[in-house]
Amino acid sequence: MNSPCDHLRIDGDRLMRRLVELATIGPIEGGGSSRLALTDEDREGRDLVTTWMRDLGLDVRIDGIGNVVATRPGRTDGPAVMTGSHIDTVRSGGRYDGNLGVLAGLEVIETLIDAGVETEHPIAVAFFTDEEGARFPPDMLGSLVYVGGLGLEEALDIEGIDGSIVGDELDRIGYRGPHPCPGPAPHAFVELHIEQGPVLEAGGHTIGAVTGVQGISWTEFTITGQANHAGTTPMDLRHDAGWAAAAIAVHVRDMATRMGGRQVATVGRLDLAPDLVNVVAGSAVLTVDLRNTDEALLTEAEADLAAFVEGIAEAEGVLIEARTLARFEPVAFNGSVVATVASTAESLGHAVSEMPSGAGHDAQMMARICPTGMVFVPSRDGISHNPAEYTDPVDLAAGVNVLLHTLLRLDGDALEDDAPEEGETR
Ligand code: HGY
Ligand code: MN
Ligand code: MN
Repeated sequence: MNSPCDHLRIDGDRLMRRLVELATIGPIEGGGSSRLALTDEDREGRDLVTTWMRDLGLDVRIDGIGNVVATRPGRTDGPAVMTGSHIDTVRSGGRYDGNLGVLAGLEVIETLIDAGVETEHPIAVAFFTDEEGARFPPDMLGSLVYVGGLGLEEALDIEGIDGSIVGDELDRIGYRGPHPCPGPAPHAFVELHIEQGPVLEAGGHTIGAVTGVQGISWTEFTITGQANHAGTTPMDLRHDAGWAAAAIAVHVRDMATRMGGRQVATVGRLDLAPDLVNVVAGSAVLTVDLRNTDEALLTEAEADLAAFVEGIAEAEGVLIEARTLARFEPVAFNGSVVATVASTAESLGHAVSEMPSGAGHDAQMMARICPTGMVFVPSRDGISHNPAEYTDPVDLAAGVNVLLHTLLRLDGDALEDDAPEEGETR
């Protein structure tokens, strides 16, 4: 790499100490965390991380949707070289999803401070609000507002799965900040994240140079049938919302299997009412998560699902209402940033593989406003959104060192912003 900073390496033990400490907030069995967005646990995590940011002397800014950006000055003012991710989790969260990317940014900045290295651009680390979208859909809500993809007022009005409202919860936890949304476009953005899948481990690669993020389609179906007696109601007289919901769940699984390729489909939420053993379900609510790297195929899957739902509603005599919770097209990351991640990983001696991301990330939103890329590290057995989520500390440190040197290289680069293609990832 031939720079005076080539020798710089992060402090892996310090990184692990922070990961372990953050994981103790909202602890769940198996060593993971449950910090749904804007809950008390999320507030506690925010308080801890912003304390670490302030302890490093960073300029900490909180915007109207609760995104937090902490900046260390560079030789020049203007757009920062930025990294970051999220610290909200799903209910069954592991300790690395999102948290790694935020604490990696802190570790990179502390390494630069310790070494007395001044960067050309300011360098910033952020955590974005409600990346998971599990309590308040859509996912990547905070970064979507940061890049101007959703108006702040509209975002503040979003109702959660528990009936709470984003703006109220932001006020309640004290994180509705004064800084404006959309936020300033960085010089470049790179996010470090665990892969959350089996690809790197299976291929024996330590680093993923992420080429983009696949398309995401979330739909909530509300089914209204007729509650009735489980024993006395003949099968041909039923309007069974539970059966209709189950039929949709089976259909999307069969559809994804039939389509093959990268098509995936998930029914993650399924609630029946009155939820009793001897009552035909009068109503049901379920969610369908469809994803594909190819926009045309994702659209085809959505159309197939809509047609099936219409048929089931007709056949069972139930009303089925659909509500879109999230819809993002596939995103391709900036070619020169992807190449910088890959070449930096190789120059540090790591086996690297270029690959798309199966999971959504804040980087897919930042790609709308600046040259963006991601660094992946392997997930053991490909497990994530599960307390068993694990990445070897050696791989964690490797990822943070790749992030450090990628950010330093981008700091010196005059980057071309090849605006991401709408549609397929690379
Ligand atoms: O849903 C996702 O892919 C991410 O975990 N928000
Ligand atoms: Mn994540
Ligand atoms: Mn996640």
